[in-house]
Amino acid sequence: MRTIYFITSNNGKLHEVQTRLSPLDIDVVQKNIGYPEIQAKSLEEVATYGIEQLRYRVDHPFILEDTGIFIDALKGFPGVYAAYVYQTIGLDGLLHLLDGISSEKRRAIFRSVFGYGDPEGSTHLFIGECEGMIGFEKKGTKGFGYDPIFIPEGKKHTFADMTTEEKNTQSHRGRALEKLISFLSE
Ligand code: ITT
Repeated sequence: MRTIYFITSNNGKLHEVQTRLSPLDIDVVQKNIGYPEIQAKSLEEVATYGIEQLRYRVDHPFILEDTGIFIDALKGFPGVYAAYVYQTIGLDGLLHLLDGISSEKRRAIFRSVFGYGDPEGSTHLFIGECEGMIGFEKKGTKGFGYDPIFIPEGKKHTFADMTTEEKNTQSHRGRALEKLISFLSE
């Protein structure tokens, strides 16, 4: 059994990653120790800066993950500010901003960037995307964050209507995770 630390405060992310990695005999240990998330235009910059800050504090290989959701009708908002928007106006506020916007213009993309770092100085990024749309109302009780309002392309249900395994097969995080798995098995 191999162990990797996951530097996150988000138990929903942790659960998704553990669900995918534990059958591969990889023990994902949560470290909720915080790290500076700089105000940057891209998730990649946020992840890279986080790794550099953590490398000196964590004496074991670790991962972190940054997610953004980019909504067409809002010119990419909330993008990298997804956590702030979730905590402030929340899903109801976001749905309100989209009042009167038709389904074609509710297109959105979730992006996930995993960063891998280790005390020896390696940094690797793994990126995954999931296209879909923002629904007209909250639906479903599973998952976390924006899951009740995000419907992946080709599906009728939100992420919050899916099991963790099902979400992992098509989500931004699930896709980035597959790349991380290939790297870990090299
Ligand atoms: P960390 O400690 O790992 O940074 P966080 O919750 O701050 O956790 P992010 O900044 O990456 O994570 O997430 C931005 C927001 O997007 C935040 O409100 C999350 O709840 C939400 N989010 C992230 N991944 C999601 C997913 O798969 N489905 C729905 N919402 C998600």
